[in-house]
Amino acid sequence: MNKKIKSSWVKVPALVLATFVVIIASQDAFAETEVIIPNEASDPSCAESGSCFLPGEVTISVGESVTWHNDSFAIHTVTSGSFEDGPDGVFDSSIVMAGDTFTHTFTETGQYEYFCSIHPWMTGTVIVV
Ligand SMILES: [Cu+2]
Repeated sequence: MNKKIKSSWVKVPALVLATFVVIIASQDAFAETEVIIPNEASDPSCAESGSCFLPGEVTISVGESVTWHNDSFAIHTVTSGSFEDGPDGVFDSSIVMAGDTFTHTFTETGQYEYFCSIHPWMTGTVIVV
């Protein structure tokens, strides 16, 4: 009886440890890709220097996510499509407030162009392989 109780107390920490290992391993497997929206995004000259979204082009694997961080003082959107042709409906953050984030998970391969509907010069690309 005493032996049984003792062995179950050993099993609990082992199970907790094993759970943490699985969580850490799965976070590594689905590393989050981050894109920063900097202050200079509100200035059209960011389009010339390619610094409206940092980085302006990211490549990820199917099933992975991209998180956009609005690290600027302005509001922005992350909208798939182009300003000329309009949103294509794949993803749309709507307004992302200063300091907020938007995350989208990509479930199909392809090249996804996106823009900011408030600052049309802000464009970026997500390539899903
Ligand atoms: Cu914007």
